[in-house]
Amino acid sequence: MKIGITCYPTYGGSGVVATELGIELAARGHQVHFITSSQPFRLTGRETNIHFHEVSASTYPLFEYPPYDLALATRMAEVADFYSLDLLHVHYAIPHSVSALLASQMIEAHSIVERRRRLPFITTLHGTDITLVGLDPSYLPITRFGIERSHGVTAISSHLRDRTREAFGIDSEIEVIRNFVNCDLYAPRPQVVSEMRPRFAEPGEHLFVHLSNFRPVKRVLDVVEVFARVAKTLPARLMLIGDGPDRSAAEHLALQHGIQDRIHFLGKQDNVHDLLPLADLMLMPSQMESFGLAALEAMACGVPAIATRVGGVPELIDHGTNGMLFKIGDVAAMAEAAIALLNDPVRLQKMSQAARRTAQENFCTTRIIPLYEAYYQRVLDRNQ
Ligand code: GMT
Repeated sequence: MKIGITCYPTYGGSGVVATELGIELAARGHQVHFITSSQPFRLTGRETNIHFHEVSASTYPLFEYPPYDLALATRMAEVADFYSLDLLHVHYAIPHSVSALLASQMIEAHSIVERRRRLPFITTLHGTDITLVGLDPSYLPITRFGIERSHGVTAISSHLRDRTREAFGIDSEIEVIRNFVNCDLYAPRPQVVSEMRPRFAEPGEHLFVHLSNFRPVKRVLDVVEVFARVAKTLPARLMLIGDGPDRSAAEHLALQHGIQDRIHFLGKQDNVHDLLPLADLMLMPSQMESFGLAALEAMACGVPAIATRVGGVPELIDHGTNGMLFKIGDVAAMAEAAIALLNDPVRLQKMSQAARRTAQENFCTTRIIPLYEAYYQRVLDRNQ
């Protein structure tokens, strides 16, 4: 198939999923075209079967805001026409589904190559496009419209499907295709651990990791609070991977607790698969996660997560088996659980193995990518 993929190419989870999906589809012989504002950060530009088409919204003194959505729709239609794309797959409803709708209508009306051809598009819902931004009254009607007019809609968890139905009153089909991880790349890697862990923790110290875009929804301050409590009791260090609005506040809180020298602020990192396996535990105390891709990536590396019981996280983490779930903001309970686990290496080891097993059995690319391929085919068949 020839597939056009659009996503936010920077550091959000939806961009990661879209890019990894494109890479996996290309490896299976599909022709993948990324139509995005910049090259998605996990692409090297050297992958076979992958093309990148940059969208640039030109400015004009009259425009207070450059009309990116229109530039995107135009580029989608151009690429679809030039390369005879079979379908578009957009990640994150706002504004991508609406741009895709326009592109699809443009192709139907004015395809240069072939008169009146169909260009179906699929929208994958990721989370804040539904639970936060999409609920803003200035976006809700157009988000609903973009979703309703999509030829196919997928959600990354059952929770997100149900929330979409409730919040937008949508009763058409929403296919649940959960997030996935490459279990060969994201794996416990003893060699890497023995080489790299000493950079982040002394022998005998425990190592925590948190990975996010440091937006308020991630509650990075809770990460610091949990870690501060643990560090009072046990020798421990924390790797904070990522960057975003709450980074300064996290640094300030670390200073207040006097634990700044125990925390590695690593900023944005490309090769998180080299860093995650180094840790003993992940902290993901989010206010909301429609899925929790960061926890899945850690679990595939054999690192269980201490997380919150929100959104789609319980579809991934089974409390006490492959990780632990707590109420939002209950930093004392999270710290207590982390200390108990670290003091019980046999239990921690069992949990680590269960975490890896969950990733392998339910969320590996080998299992999930064929679901996307089958869904594409279904959408194509009913839109010939
Ligand atoms: O919040 C983020 O990390 C970014 C956001 C996005 O859409 O880029 O993430 C959402 O999509 C991820 C990938 O599908 C999910 O794993 C996250 O749970 C989800 N975030 C929220 O629902 C807050």
